[in-house]
Amino acid sequence: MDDLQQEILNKVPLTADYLVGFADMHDLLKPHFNYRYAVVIGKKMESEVMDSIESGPNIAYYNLYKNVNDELNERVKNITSVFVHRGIQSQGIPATVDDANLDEEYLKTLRLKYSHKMAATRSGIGWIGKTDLLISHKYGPRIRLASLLTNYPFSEIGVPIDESHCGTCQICVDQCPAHAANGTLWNVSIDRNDFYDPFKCRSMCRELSMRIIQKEISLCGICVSVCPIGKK
Ligand code: B12
Repeated sequence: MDDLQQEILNKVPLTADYLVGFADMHDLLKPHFNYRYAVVIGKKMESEVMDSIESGPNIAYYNLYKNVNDELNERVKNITSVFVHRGIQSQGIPATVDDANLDEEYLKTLRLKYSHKMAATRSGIGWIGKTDLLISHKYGPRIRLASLLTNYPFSEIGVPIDESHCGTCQICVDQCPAHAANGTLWNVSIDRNDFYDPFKCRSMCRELSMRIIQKEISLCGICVSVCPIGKK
């Protein structure tokens, strides 16, 4: 591991349930980003809160979601400052985008130009599950993600994961209140929309958030909560 990688790790308290991956994205970020490498950070979501949302979002989950986003965005800022200090170009990608900054194209496709989950599979942190979540080896889907892009060639890069490790497990598919997934196992050549319907998922997330916590937001988390990987 080179000393820039070590300095990045020093900015992220790994003891406090963080994961860090280094990914070679090759041409995957083109044409929107002129970068080749991604640093992806995962922050584990508190177990007690995640266990409490098996049947829908609650205020504790809403607060945790906001706090973890803020924490991740702060870490990305700290890591960006390491690059600035060394005169190396980089671009931070926050955990989430405010609804006000989402455009027409997004509402038609529910796709952003950058996927944290793709960087996470490229870094070897995990694979994509049957309801399109990133399933980390260590904490299952109970993590939120943020990233930083650069052309700095890190000396140690993660080994990409190209296939699902979910096997015959169907729990998230069966428990999804939107019936958004059809049970197909993911691999890198399958498009998201062929195994999971983001529109069904989003409309159920919004309905549950409005009904249970009276917030106009796309929160649900049932698929995250029920996954056996990452549960204590
Ligand atoms: C748009 C969006 C949504 C939409 C659409 C969701 C979707 N799955 O696409 C809606 C509003 C429905 C939604 C809902 C939720 N979301 Co959301 N969402 C996003 C957002 C902002 C962009 C995702 C996007 O553009 N997807 C486009 C598709 C094409 O990419 P993808 O699904 O990310 O991943 C595909 C590719 O990357 C591909 N892939 C992976 N590796 C590789 C490698 C190669 C070589 C190739 C070719 C492809 C490939 O595999 C995936 C499937 O095709 C991300 C943040 C971000 N910028 O990444 C959060 C994010 C995906 N959401 C997240 C979460 C937690 C949720 C919710 C649980 C809500 C909640 N907090 O309660 C639900 C659950 C949804 C679910 N089961 O997937 C987390 C996921 C964490 C995790 N462990 O997986 C993210 C990463 C936010 C974060 N900062 O952590 N979300």
